[in-house]
Amino acid sequence: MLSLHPQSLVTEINIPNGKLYLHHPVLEDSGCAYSVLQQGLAWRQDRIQVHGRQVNIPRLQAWYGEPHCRYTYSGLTMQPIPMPAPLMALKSIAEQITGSFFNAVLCNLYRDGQDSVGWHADNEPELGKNPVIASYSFGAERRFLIKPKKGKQPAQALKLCDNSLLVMGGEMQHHWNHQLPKTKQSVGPRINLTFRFIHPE
Ligand SMILES: O=C(O)CCC(=O)C(=O)O
Repeated sequence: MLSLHPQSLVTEINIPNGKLYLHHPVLEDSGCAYSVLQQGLAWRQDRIQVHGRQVNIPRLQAWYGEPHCRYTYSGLTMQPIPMPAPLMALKSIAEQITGSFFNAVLCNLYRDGQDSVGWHADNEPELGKNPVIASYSFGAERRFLIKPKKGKQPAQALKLCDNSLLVMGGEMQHHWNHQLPKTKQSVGPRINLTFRFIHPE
């Protein structure tokens, strides 16, 4: 049974033109969360087109949501699978924390330090104007970088540790990019779940 930690603490990361909050610890009993997700989700190796060539993306992914929640990025369209019980429980905790409603989740499995996601913003049209994105981390701690889209300000780093929830909101996706860079350090696997609301077409 996954439930909200009664003593969960929230830290606001003050950034101009966006909202960013880190909740930790987020689950009361997070001990089994990583293995339940690692074993229970439909992980797949997706391929995208880069400079006219099909390449493996550097992580495994799974996409769950309501039937209308197709998701397209980098030329890849993902068809949703209905959320199993553990994802429904995590969705409801994220809704309790944020006061927002979610109907889909992108799951990322970073197998080691060579897995990553490059600079991007979650600004696809189906996410609407100022999306709230609730992003869980389970497993190895990794660095998460944010950088304003305009100007020469250097990237800011946050550490995303096991059993945490990062909430991005306001105008963040309009003004900031984010990434999870590769690392040469020896790190174990990490699961990231980003809950989103996909607007009907
Ligand atoms: O793994 C993370 O914390 C970031 C994932 C992410 O940026 C995304 O799925 O859009």
